[in-house]
Amino acid sequence: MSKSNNYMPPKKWTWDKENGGKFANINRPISGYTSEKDLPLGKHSFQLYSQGTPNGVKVTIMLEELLSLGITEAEYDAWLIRIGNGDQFTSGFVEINPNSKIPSLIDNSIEKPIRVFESGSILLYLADKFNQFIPKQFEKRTECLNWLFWQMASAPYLGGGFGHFYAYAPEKFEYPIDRFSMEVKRQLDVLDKQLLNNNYICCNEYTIADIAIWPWYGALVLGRLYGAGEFLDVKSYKNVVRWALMIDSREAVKRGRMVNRINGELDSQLHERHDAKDFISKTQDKI
Ligand SMILES: N[C@@H](CCC(=O)N[C@@H](CS)C(=O)NCC(=O)O)C(=O)O
Repeated sequence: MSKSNNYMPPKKWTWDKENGGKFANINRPISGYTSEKDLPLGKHSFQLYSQGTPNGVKVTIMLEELLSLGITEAEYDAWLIRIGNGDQFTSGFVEINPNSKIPSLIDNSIEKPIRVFESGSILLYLADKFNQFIPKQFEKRTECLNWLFWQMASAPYLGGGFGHFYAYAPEKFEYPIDRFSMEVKRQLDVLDKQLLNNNYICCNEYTIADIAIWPWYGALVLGRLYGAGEFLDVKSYKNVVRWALMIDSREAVKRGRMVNRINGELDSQLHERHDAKDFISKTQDKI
């Protein structure tokens, strides 16, 4: 590996070649839709259009947690958007999220249905709507939102930065891997210190801050992201590991991880979810 290469940026960047790497076929420098297609519509209040990536899983965990409290108004249809195939660039999807990223949600339970995009915004919307998984007291709510926003701002360094260059880029470049490893380890240290005397991320209760952070940093310390467990020495963040295992054992979390998932064991993949019974009868091993 070398710290330098021979690339000199031209005066003006142009999109005239494939940039390689795992997601080269869906990356482009313009927004908007590329094909006309409506989104499917189910019978429940919430229509979720997503894939089982860490950002997608935040929302399916939240919905399953709400349902596990007996809140039947949180019933949802989860439709699979295969981002590798470019489903996020259909006219129907762009209409509900001009940024063409999963997850996106529609709430059809109100007179004028509303679109909600950005996973943090979706978590907050559901938490506020049902008054769950968010502290009621103003100061505690603010602390919860501190961590929710922390996650939204930090995870791109883990995913788009570290994960991209460590696992997906067409070649291994030392400079960005070094740069983002340092930042991700710093973030893990932030979490480890926060969890030293706290069971949960904030306010001594399970909140949308845990639900947002766990699919990224929990998955990382459990060795499920980018095959980077040893490289980042994730086991040394003992408080994060303890917290990650605790959240991992929740039944709603187990279910949430299965929805819209397209990799792993077939019995862990529920491509579409329209009913609680689907976890038993519609996983990929049964289809
Ligand atoms: N900040 C957004 C990020 C969403 C995001 O990056 N989604 C990825 C999958 S995890 C995606 O849809 N990628 C498809 C693409 O970039 O075209 C959120 O949290 O909702």
